[in-house]
Amino acid sequence: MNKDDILLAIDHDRLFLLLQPIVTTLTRRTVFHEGLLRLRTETGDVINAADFIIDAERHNIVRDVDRRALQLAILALEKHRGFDIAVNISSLTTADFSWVQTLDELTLDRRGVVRRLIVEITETAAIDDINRTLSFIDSLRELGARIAIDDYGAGHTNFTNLNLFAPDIVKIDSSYVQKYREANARAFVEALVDLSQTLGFETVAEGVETEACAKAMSSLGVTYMQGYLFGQPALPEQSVTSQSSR
Ligand code: G
Ligand code: MN
Repeated sequence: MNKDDILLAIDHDRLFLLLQPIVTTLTRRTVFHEGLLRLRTETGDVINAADFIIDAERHNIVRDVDRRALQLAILALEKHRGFDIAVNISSLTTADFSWVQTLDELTLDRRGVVRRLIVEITETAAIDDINRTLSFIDSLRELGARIAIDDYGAGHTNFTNLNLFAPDIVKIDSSYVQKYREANARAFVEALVDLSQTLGFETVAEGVETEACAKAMSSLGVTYMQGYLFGQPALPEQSVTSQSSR
């Protein structure tokens, strides 16, 4: 996608968030949602974040995209008071303190909103420059936001770094979750859950698609689950309705 198409989409309000529920393992009640960014093209096609973030990074405008995603998340948090939202940021944004400043500015008179915001940082981005990530995390915490390490296990998994980041939540990469039948993958999840419990982090199993997988995650002691079994990414209005009709 070219630079102007992305910038125009931001200006013309064609970026939007879909929300996917994250449920507790014990009761399967929705506790928060992950906001997944989409771009609607001029001709009405919908493009996933994964398919235009790469271009945004290449054109050096990922800041603009991530700032817009943050605005959208805050708008959704204000409109739908019943739930918390996790927002994703690109690896480049973990070096962008103006993103934190934007959060600060957008929520000056309503700090309660920030306490309902979770910022998802991928493990790969987080270990790129550890000290930088640590100060980024610190400044988010100061404002009251929570931190999740995303796709844990997909990158250069390192328990020492995890301990340093001390996130509120660790999201276990779907590649491990979906291989729950294999002893090796189960052992990884088990070790991670064990460590997380000791260190006081909550865990999310990503990509749970079947009841058998959900049961396995439950018996391994994972705190929360996310995946098609519990809900597809959907417009906020639909997420709210499906939640209240439960
Ligand atoms: O990197 P991150 O974990 O933020 O990516 C989330 C992506 O995973 C989204 O694009 C979302 O649509 C997708 N996703 C969510 N639930 C499932 C699932 O149960 N199975 C699969 N294959 N993908 C999922
Ligand atoms: Mn994520």
